[in-house]
Amino acid sequence: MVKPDGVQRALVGEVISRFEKRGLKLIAVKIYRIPTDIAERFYGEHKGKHFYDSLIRYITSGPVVCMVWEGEEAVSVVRAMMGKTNPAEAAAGTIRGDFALHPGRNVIHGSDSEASAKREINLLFNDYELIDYKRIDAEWLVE
Ligand code: D4T
Repeated sequence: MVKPDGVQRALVGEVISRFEKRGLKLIAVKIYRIPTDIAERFYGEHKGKHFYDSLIRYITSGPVVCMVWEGEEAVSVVRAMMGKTNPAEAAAGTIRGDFALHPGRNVIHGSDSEASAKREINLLFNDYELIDYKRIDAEWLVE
């Protein structure tokens, strides 16, 4: 998910382009203004933490771009391409390492496991929004 700062800073195309070129397949995408109740469910595991209220305010402060990417080891590949949660510690060449400075404005969210990916996709998408197709370069991406 490109977070509100990423949308406002016109980084949506850059993020999509990086994942596309890596070989991941985009199977769902939409711009979405997350309602507060969905944001609270989305970040439920952080309830009670010192950054929770500002996190909810941030993620609901403007539209986000939600995406579902499919591919070999997609969760760990995307997490590595995002960089560390605190952008000040994120390696150069990662999205956060190249485009962010502060954990409260870190441009992108990515699911941290297959289980959380399923939960988050269910919160943000309807089944009919996930599209099954084959990329024309599929044979050139996977042996
Ligand atoms: P998200 O969930 O946004 O992809 O971030 P991460 O998976 O990389 O990190 P997280 O769940 O630990 O944190 C969720 C979210 O909270 C913000 N945050 C986090 C913050 O503002 N201050 C903090 O101290 C921490 C730990 C950033 C990401």
